[in-house]
Amino acid sequence: VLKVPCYELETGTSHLYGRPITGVFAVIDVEEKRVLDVIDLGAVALPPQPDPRRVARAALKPVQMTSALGRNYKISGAIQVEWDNWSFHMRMERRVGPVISLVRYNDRGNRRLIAYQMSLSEMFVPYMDPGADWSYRTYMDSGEFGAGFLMSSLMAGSDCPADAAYITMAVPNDTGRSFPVRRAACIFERNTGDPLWRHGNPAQPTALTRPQVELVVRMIPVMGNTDYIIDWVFTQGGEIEIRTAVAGIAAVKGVAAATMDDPTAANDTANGTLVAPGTVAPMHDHFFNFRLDLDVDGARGSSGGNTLIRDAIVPKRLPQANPRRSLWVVESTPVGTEGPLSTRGRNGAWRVINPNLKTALGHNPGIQIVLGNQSVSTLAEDDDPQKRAGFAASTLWLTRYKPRELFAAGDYPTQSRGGGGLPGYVADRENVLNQDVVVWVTVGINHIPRVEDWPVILTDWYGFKLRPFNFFDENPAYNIPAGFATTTTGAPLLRKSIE
Ligand SMILES: [Cu+2]
Repeated sequence: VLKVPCYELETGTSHLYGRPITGVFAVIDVEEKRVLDVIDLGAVALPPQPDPRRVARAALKPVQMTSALGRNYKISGAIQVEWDNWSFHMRMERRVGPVISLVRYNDRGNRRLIAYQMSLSEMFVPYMDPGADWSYRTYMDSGEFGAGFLMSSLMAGSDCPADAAYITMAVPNDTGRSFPVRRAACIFERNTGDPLWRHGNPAQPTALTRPQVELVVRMIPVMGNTDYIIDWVFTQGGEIEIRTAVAGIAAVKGVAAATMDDPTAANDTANGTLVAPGTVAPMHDHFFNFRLDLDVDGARGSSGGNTLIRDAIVPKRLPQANPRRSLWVVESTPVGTEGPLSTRGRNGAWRVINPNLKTALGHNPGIQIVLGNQSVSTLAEDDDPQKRAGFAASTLWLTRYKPRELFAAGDYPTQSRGGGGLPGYVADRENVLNQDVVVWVTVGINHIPRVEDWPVILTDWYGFKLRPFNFFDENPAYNIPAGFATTTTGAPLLRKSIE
């Protein structure tokens, strides 16, 4: 059974989501092919079209990213990627989109495994409008629709750099066959224009410095009105950044108020923002859950497993004899059992270590999980959407690897009654010390729409990263050869002088 909202198409607008017929929707039984109900909550004017007469703006001279001497990365098979010291496999799945697996870092000839498999596992986008034509809009875009199924074609020079590698990928359709999505993924290197590391001296004109160059794997599924950019970024410093962006068009409804000074404005904007005359964008959340099956230094099978460590920042009083009164120390505690992990209250950090191995310095090699956007769902536990998306109540979850445990809201989130996925996976609180562990990260954003989100959202980036923590014997980027700069013609120029 589907609830189907209505949009105005007759004017041939390219801005479909800006033309909602507010308050009119149908309830349809898809299997019986019957319209069960048509609901009309009353007449509301269509929001006006975005003003086409906006003032023209001078174009910038082109600013481009090029690799004048050719690519540093190699793509082979279906699909193996090698770049700098990194190697990994990537594929596209209908439900979760890009899957990155067997991620290894070549540490002076030793190809060390960091992750077995990583991908999006679920999304949850609940709107905060109680109206009958909005209250059901609590999308679980990945499990209900499919991040891979809705993959869009990337435009060279804007979605990705012009000289990126564009990959056509096959996506399964509803009947078990497949269809190709042209330029479904792009891979490119970029010089961020930032130093990867540097040290200067106020008394000298030059600094010892290296440019930050990174490899990006990008796909952009379009879930209805929202375009979600999913980036996997690999750096020369051994870091993996998982970035997601919200773009596209805000979902809106028509209202009577043309400005905030109109008498109906307060009521019209009780659950949203007036983004244009007669146009309100309701408040909502975006939750992305990523499943990270890390295997730090090959922690599967006979070599033992991994352990998640909580590094808590603990304030400490000093004895009277010390001129300082206080400082902080780190208390490192292994997480013993499966569960949601509280990331609130105390400062600190999280890392996955291999307790069976030691580096030259005697550390257990580790990968730190640097959390970013940690908004969690504040919906009530007895609210049906929250029951179905229980994962969104916590930023971090830890489970013991099970081949069938892949989705944060369970195998079948569509019309589920709740309890599936992570809350179910951790219910038996299994031991996770020195086991094959899976870390699940919820990236959470409360989206309070703003006028600048209309008529198209300014791309908003979120995410988190994985970074080596006592994993190497020294800074893995210290051995990068002397930096390069670029002449005005784009030809690379080696500059010995910066040494
Ligand atoms: Cu949003």
